Amino acid sequence: MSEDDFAWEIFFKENPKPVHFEENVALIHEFCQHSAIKKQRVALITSGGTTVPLEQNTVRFIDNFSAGTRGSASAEYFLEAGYQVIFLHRSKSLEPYFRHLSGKNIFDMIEIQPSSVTVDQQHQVELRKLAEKYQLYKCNLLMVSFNSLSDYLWLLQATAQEMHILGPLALLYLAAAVSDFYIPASQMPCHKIQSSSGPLSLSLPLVPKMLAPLVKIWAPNAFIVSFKLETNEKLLETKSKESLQKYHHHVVIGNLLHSRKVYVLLVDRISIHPEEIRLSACELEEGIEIESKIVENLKARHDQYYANHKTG
Ligand code: 9Z3
Repeated sequence: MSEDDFAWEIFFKENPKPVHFEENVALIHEFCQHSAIKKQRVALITSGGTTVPLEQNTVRFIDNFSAGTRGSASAEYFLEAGYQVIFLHRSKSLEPYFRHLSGKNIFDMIEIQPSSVTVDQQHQVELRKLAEKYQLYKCNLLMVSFNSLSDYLWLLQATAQEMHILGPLALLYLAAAVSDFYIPASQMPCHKIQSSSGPLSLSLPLVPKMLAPLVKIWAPNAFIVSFKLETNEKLLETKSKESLQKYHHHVVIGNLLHSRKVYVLLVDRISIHPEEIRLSACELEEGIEIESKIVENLKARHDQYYANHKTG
């Protein structure tokens, strides 16, 4: 055993739990228990970027890029595929169903009548469709939010542990953009860093690799999918394969920052060559989202995994 094997435990000892942690865990507990009794599949979807605060009273922070599109779109497709969904997302990033209204002004969609407010003709169809889907699936969706890296990791650990009861019915889809670097709570100044002290030099320790305890200890029977984000095309396949070899989970989905909406590759333990999902220009024009194909692909893999678990 190396020192690294315990680094994650030290992280949780040194960094305090987020606010409302117990209340959130109670909700997650109830959601998982209920699903386990009914033998329903549950997908944990993580979404959005984590912040790394520079001060305890946070004025400044470092952020990881993610709008939350991947996670929120995937959540909708998992719900439609029959999953219960725990949506662990960065506060104020895109959310399932509401994402379609992002950038639109709700006040421009309504008409004020003498005694009521209605949706204008132009937006009737779109809003009705969205509202119907939301009403249909909202009971199957549990939303939990985070801001900082530390909040995210506390909630990830707790959710994975609560999902233990689901065994192979659980699927983890780790799309959140998680910082590799952080400032431990003990090294973070309490108050705003003053510019009068001169230029700021930062040295950020590495975040312990949480995929290791996640796969081995917290959710050992779950079907686990992680994402690998790169900007250099040449590194994508090797980095995705390395991640799978290191953590022994089930699928790594590699994507490049600039083509992530049209192209991903899926690396698993069995196939020598990764599977690719690519949207054609026609599909893009039709409004097809790559997440619909990713979720369809993963659902089939999860079906197989579940069937193998039952027989094996
Ligand atoms: C991803 O790669 C996601 O697909 C994106 C989605 C963040 C690119 P958007 O929300 O973007 O649609 O705007 N997520 C994983 C990022 C990550 O932090 N992965 C770690 C890494 O690459 C490994 S777990 O090292």
